[in-house]
Amino acid sequence: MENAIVPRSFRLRVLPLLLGALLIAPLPGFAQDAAPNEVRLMDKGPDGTNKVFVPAIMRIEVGGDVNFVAWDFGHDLTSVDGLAPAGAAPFKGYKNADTNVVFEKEGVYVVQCAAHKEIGMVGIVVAGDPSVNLDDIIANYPTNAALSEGARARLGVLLETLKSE
Ligand SMILES: [Cu+2]
Repeated sequence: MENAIVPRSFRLRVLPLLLGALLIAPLPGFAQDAAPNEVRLMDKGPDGTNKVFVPAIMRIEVGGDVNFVAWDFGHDLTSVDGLAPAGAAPFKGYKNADTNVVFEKEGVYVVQCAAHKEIGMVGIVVAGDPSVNLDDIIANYPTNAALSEGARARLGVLLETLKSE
């Protein structure tokens, strides 16, 4: 009986709209979750730390890629010479630009934001097994000329985290 009061043509037009709304509705919430390989360059991290890569330690498979997202204004991306697996190619992103980097060699890579070098905006990417070069990086980062005091302090904490796993 209830079908009789809704003209067929009306139902045909409205139903697809309703279905469309249901499909689209969950997307805004979903889009806020970071992709599994996304590192955000942020002014303030979830724990309140200023100028950070989030997450500070990103784990991927060997040969996998990381999307470094220019989340806030004024950040850039650069690899740190000497703090990467042997034979790994250096890389560099533009300021305020998203940068996708493929990590071909297995091991630990240190990245930093040159604009916030002094405060120590550093991050780590682990491709596969970190033990390949973790001890090497722990031995060498304190004297690495590309790192500031602040960067060494923050990197020390991150490396300790990796080492204790
Ligand atoms: Cu920065």
